[in-house]
This record gives sequence, C-alpha cells and structure tokens, in this order.
Amino acid sequence: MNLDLWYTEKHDDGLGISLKVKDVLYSEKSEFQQIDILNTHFYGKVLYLDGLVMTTEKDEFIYHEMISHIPLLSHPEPKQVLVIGGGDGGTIREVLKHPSVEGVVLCEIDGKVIEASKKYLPTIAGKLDDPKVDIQVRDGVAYIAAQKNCFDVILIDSTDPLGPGEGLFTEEFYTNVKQALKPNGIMAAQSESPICNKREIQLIYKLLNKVFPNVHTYVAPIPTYPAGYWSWCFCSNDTKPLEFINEEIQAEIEKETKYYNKDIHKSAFALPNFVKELLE
Ligand code: SPD
Repeated sequence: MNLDLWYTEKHDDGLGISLKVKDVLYSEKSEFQQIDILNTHFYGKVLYLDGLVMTTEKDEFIYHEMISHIPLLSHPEPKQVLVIGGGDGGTIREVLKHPSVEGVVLCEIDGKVIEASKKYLPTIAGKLDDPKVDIQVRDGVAYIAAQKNCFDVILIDSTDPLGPGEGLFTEEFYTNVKQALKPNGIMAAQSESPICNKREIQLIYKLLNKVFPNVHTYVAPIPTYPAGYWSWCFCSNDTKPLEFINEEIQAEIEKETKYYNKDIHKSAFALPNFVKELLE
C-alpha cells in the first residue's frame, strides 16, 4: 500500500518542514527525549529528537563536514578531539578523516541515540566503533567541567537550546569548554538558523563573546533544518579562522568530502548583511 503519510516538524512561528514517510523504523522515549527514525521518500532515513530533524541520510554531509573540517583544518595538528552531543556519529566520522587525530571522545547524554543510530543509520554512525573513539554516555555539562587543558579541538554538536541540550548554551558551559582546550585550541559549536532562530543566534554569539577573544560565525545551507540556512561559531583564544589553514591536509580531505572544499572554507565566513546586523 502506498500510504500518503507525512510528518511535519512544526514551529511556533508557523514554519513547518514536511517529509513524506515510507515507514517508521524506530520510535522510543528514552530517559531524555523522544527518539524517532523515519524512512522518508526524499531524504532517506531521518533521525528526529523530540520531533525535530537532527540528521538525514541525504543532506547530513553538509552539517557534519562543516562542523568538523573548518576547525580541524584551522589547527596545525589536532591530536585530541572532543565531540559533545553528536550521538548519531556523523561528526566522529568526519573527525576521523584527519590523520593527526589520535583520539576522539564522544560525550553524548543519551545512549539510546547512539544505539539506534548504529542500527538504523550505518552510513552516518559507521565509525563509532573505531578504536580511536572513546564513547562517554554522560551529560556534557558535567563532563566538560572536569576537563582541563586537554583537547586541541572541541565540537559542540548539540540539539537545539531546549530539552536535554539546553545546558550546552550557557556562559558557564562555554567557560568550561575554554578551560578544557589546550592554549591554541579551537571550539566550534552549532549556533542555529540566522533566519528563524534570531534570538538564539544572538544569545549564543553574545555568550561566546564573553568567554572567547575570537568568535566568528560561519554559515551553510542545511535543507532539512528550519529555514534551510544554518550557522556555527568558530571560537578560540588566539586563532583567527582564515589566518592558518592546513593546506596539505585540506587537499587530502577535499578528496573525500561532498560539500567542504577550500573555497567553501573561505566563503563560509563571508556573511550576508542581515546576518552581520544580527550579530552587531
Ligand atoms: N534544528 C536541528 C539542529 C540540530 C543540530 N545538531 C544536529 C546533530 C547532527 N549530528
């Protein structure tokens, strides 16, 4: 039977993202959130947390390449990396493409997201069992508070600032991230949509600026996220985003990426006027 079944991610401001569904592959309420994996006609398998798209087989590469390669290639030799959130494993997959990386900790609060992703999203989660990956199923807020001066790059691959991800958008959390970085370390955090999360992006940018001397927003299209246009913040003590790019490794990474390349690396930091105004 070809059911005309659609799921719509609905937002209070009248925005919706509708996908036609073939089957429901997984649906479970964990201790932290509602987790669903739907098989959709256009975007393939889609992971939803509390009803919001986290990742889809068809466009996940854009988000995961952008959160990873821009900060990692801006560091001369990232060896130790921490990913907070990101239980689907897409960011881990991209981090492991960097030959200098010796170890990567994945700190994800919800073990069921990891289990479900491994089972139903193997193209995304397929590197979670790599020997370089240390999976810590625990709250990133508590985890980061105990880490000092130990990571070259930290990636905040969080959900939106509500539910279990809320604590990952506070000044205290960002201060602890800064302390967990080595002196020339870099953090990148997803920072919502400049089109439909104006209040959130402004708040994140303001809080990060209280903590880090260098905060630079970069952008890319993510078709299945609200408004289809997304942002990340690149933060550091002393590295400015385009001052150093490891071109040798970049040339290798580019051979394996579908969105990221050296032109995208530069152009992602070129912000449209309406985004510049938001961040003023
Ligand atoms: N509105 C969705 C924002 C989700 C950002 N994180 C996605 C995690 C993918 N690894």
